[in-house]
Amino acid sequence: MTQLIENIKDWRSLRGELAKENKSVGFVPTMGALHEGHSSLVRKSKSENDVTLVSIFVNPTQFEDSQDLEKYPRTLVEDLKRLESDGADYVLFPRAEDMYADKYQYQVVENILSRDLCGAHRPGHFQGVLTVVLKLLNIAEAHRAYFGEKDFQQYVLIRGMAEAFFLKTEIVPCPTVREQDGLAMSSRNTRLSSDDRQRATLFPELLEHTTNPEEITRRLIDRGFFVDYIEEKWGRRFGAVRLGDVRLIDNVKI
Ligand code: PAJ
Repeated sequence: MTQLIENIKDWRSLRGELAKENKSVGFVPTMGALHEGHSSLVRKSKSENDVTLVSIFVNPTQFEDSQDLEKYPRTLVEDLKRLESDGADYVLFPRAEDMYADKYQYQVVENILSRDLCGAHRPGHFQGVLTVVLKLLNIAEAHRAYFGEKDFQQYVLIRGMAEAFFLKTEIVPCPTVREQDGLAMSSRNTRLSSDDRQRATLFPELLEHTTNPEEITRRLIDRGFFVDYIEEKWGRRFGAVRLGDVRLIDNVKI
């Protein structure tokens, strides 16, 4: 049975009990609207730890656009069913008032990587991500925390933060899970029109098989994509595009 926890204090006292029993804890932070990508993180955590905690918190500080925050899919009932069948032990739903009792007065700022790639197009985004992840990691007190390579820049920034601040939790990367047609699974995919959903498969296809970023950009624009960037870095090819008002990101090894 997955146990629901709405109060941070309740988790902290439970965490104390688990420590007494010498249980290892794995942690999967999410914003809900869960899919197979999230489930793969939960399963990895389960295979490596005695107990798995998942958090669901749609973090307001990482949305630079209030419309995007409002439209973010919320599918609580389905999420709980999925977590139950994945075998998650605890789900934490912290309240925004508790997470941001300081009214976001304290923030984690990274000055170099967070301005690149997605950061160049989403000012303040990674500040919000790093701040909430630091809070969540301190609350969870997990041995390991699991992050998807789909959001590779996010993973690199979190790994760097954990090192910089001597956090005790090990940051574990997990491979990107894709739909059968190659599109990286994302909570935002459900917001694509059926036309755009079909067209979206071109994005991973070109990232994987076309070696020249300018060529990829040109071909995407030809097919009606708005391209934020296609760039190579860290031995990977990264891309961010928009179809209508839905933003998609992806990256592949090169
Ligand atoms: P969210 O988008 O819900 O993603 C939660 C975790 O699932 C992240 O580590 C993300 O990289 C991973 N994930 C999402 N889609 C995936 C896929 N197709 N394959 C593998 N992993 C995937 O990322 C966030 O939430 C937030 O920024 C968060 C870290 C929770 C901070 O608010």
